[in-house]
Amino acid sequence: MKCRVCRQPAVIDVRRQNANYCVDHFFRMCRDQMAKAIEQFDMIKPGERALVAVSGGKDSLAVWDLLVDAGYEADGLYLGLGIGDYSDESGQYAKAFAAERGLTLHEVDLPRDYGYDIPKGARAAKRAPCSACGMSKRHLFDKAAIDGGYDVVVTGHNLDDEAAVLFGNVLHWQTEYLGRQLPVLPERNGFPRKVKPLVRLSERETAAYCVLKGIDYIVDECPMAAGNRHLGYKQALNDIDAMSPGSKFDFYFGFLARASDRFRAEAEAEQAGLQPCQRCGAPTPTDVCAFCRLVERAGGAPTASAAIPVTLGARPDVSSR
Ligand code: Q46
Ligand code: ZN
Ligand code: ZN
Repeated sequence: MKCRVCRQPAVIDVRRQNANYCVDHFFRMCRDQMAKAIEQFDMIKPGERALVAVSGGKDSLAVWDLLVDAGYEADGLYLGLGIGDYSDESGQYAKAFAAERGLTLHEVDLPRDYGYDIPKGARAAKRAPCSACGMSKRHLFDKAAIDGGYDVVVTGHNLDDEAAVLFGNVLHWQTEYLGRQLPVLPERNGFPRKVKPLVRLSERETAAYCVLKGIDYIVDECPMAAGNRHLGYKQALNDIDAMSPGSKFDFYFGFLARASDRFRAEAEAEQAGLQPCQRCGAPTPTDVCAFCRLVERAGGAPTASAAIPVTLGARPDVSSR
């Protein structure tokens, strides 16, 4: 197996490209694919400040590493979800990554700053844990970005994630979600812009990137994910891709190019009726937003520490690098 670029021994094959790469050219391919996504979807402009949602997993650490490498001003935000040992361990990976590189990592801890954790919040709100978690994450990342003056929130979602969400939404024809399933959600109505620069890379590639780069990440899945439909959709798409390499990529990028516009009107209509939450000011279709209602039902409340996220480490001046 030889590298497509230099003909030296290859360490990884990328079947949808019908190519093999050595370590250096694999890194270059990853950088190029991220740069292409950023450019194609106008994700981050030069000079903008990015806030990366860092979980301690491979995708978020890979995107943070790639962005800093490419010269972007990117700080991290780690959200402690209070999911037992998993949260403790994932936080350690995120902090170690930032400390080793002298990067700024903000931290919001649900139990400490809001008085609830995901298992408790989900029970109290009678929501599935991942639904309570996703909603809390979106709210707190948006808030941190706006409070911190960041231009854009970056997440590490990869091709497998996006294709699996699309697959689920198509299976059940959830048209209101299809209109919002884009690698960029523009800034509007009090929401910051949200971008997914790794959509052109698969999960296997982000894992390989971290391993080859020596980035330590939490390998265990969140215990709440066990048996969820999302993992089943990923597996189904991987089985299809194994038979017909490139199917996953074509499914997702074909949707973006040829179908997503058709669902846009429904998603935009939903956005139109938003007003500020009476408690926290976040945009919401109801008087009090879903996050504030969840905190209340779970018996929590924002503490003084919620107003000022803890910041670990300091960013070096990257302009000279
Ligand atoms: S962290 Fe949260 Fe995920 Fe765990 S509870 Fe579900 S959504 S699985 S990315
Ligand atoms: Zn090579
Ligand atoms: Zn609110």
